[in-house]
Amino acid sequence: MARNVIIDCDTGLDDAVALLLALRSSELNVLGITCVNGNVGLDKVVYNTLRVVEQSGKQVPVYAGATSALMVDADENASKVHGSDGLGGIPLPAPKHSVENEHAIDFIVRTFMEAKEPMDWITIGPLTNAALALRKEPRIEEKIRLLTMMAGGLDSGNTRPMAEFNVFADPDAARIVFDSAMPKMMVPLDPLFLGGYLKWSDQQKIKAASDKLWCNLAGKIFDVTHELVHKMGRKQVTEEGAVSPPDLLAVAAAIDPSIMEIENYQIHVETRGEFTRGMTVVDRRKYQRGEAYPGRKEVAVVIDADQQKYASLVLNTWLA
Ligand SMILES: [Ca+2]
Repeated sequence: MARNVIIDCDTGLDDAVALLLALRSSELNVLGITCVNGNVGLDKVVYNTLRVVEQSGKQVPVYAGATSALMVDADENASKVHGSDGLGGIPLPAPKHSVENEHAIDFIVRTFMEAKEPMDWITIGPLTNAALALRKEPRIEEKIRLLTMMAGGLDSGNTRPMAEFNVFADPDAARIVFDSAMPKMMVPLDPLFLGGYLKWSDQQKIKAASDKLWCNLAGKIFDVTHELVHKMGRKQVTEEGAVSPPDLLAVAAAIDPSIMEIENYQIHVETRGEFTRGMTVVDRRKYQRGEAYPGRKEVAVVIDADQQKYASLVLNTWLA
């Protein structure tokens, strides 16, 4: 039986492929997609999400959420990585459907509170909507089987040396979510530099199936990702020609955590550091882990992915 899930996103390039994976997966039943300010402004995120959903061959309602961070907006978005429109300028038809009238926070609270069984929640953008939903109705925590987040880094960040974009963009919101007691799985940047990537040959198999709308779009996203990475002069960390969309790995982890290597840690979010604002502080002490914060729930952290199994999951889902 497919698991019911809500996905919260800030649709840039990697959100787009992540949404296509979730929507095509027989393991997940996506009840709605909520949009948050992040990679680009909320209006663009909503527009991108509507257009991407229509390329999935599925119809799922899309909701607009927070227009800014809770306290202080980060002084930059991620348009360097995703292009000024958030989707690398890839031409896509205008959406036939429009955004729902209900606010994303109301949709999230209503859906979780009405759920008969605990549900899944996936966030692949800044955690503003998630934090607002928790503040509006704290009882949703009891309705969540597992929250899977693309967030943070163990060894390093991306937007800043120690801060990953989703946490950097709204550290106060991230802190509210990380401080909550619901079961959580964090997909940080680290596995993207290990097995969490798709080989050039994997991408070619997807591009060869371009008669499927979602494979066609995913292929274009991989192409434009290569162009943008090249333009930024970024170093290839994994093998030549590989792509490692962070949000795609997060959705794959939500679908099948058994193909991931997972370790459990207490995690705190730095909201005011001089150089570390937005850092996920992971307690990896060898001899006294957790001692200072007894009772604080540990977060399941994906530290690596089995590359072959990850690629098979994506290929099997999209080519089915
Ligand atoms: Ca994202």
